[in-house]
Amino acid sequence: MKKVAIVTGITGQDGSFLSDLLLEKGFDVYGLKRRSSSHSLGCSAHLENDIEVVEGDLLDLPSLENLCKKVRPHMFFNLAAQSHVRTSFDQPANTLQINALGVLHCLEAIKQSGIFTKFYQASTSEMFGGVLHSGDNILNEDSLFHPRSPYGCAKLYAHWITVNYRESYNMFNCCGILFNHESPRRGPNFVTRKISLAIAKIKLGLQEKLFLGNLDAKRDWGHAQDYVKGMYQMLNHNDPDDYVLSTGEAHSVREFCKLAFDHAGLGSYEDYVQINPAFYRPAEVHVLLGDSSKANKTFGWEHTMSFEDLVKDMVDSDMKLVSKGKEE
Ligand code: F7E
Repeated sequence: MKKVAIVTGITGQDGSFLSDLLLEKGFDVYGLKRRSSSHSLGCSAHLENDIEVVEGDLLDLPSLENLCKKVRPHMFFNLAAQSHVRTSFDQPANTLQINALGVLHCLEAIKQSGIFTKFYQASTSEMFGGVLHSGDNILNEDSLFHPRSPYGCAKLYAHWITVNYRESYNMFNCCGILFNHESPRRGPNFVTRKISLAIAKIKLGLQEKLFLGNLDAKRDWGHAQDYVKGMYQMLNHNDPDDYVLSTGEAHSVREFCKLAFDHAGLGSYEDYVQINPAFYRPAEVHVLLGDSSKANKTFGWEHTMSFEDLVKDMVDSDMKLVSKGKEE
């Protein structure tokens, strides 16, 4: 019998890489997409003929329940979110609805439809936020949470309600606490892609300056393709549990710039990058660094792409896109 998966957030970076993987594994993939005037599948445009696109919304419980009853998924990956941390300060209520209430709806849809499915919730290192209380600098599943944004607060509710439904109703629920994961498919308003796209445009004479916020923030950046494998491995393990996925290395935005401008042969990033305080956040997460040894010991997960190769991959890919005139 063919295996079936529902993936919410199908138009995003993670939804597209995960769908690539699930198709490779022989799944029928149902991708949930919000109704909009655009028919574009975003990052999953290349999968148009391979996946079933379903119009639906995390805020509409009946449609989620009907979908569960109709397709009876073996796996349900909830990747949909208002995923931009800065935006969550401007739209805290919208962020709360999608990132918290939307997750409760997924869980209720599964519960009320009476099916058995393995559920994956996209938790995030933003839930750790400031590590002020714990004194930890390397974060694992036992570290204290201290979110520093409406995004992190909403994700924390989503995390605990997923754990709660596992404990209360014996559901097969896993939370992946993923640290930042990037790729050439990353949305252009996240800092890594903003930098790689700007470099390509500067190189081709289409842009002069790059305006950024806090250059000293440090993140544990991995490649998204490695991380979607971890999501799949979590659901394939015997017991449901929560896992950190990270590289164990933190680099600053400044280091990302340095390496990326260097790789493009543009010389010093300081000649192009200017600070615009509009990109600062009301509360910043200064450093995030993760320890994924639990995922490694339990099912052998490890990241395969180094920080340096990730930066080069993103710059090279944007150079090609921009020179073909195909950038977002
Ligand atoms: O910011 C700093 C900014 O927006 C990274 C999401 O996937 O990962 C992501 O959240 C850092 C921050 O990602 C600019 O202040 C400086 O310290 O690329 P970002 P994020 O906020 O870490 C987590 C794990 C998620 O779960 C989220 O969904 O870069 N920064 N200058 C800037 N950031 C942006 N966006 N733009 C700037 O101009």
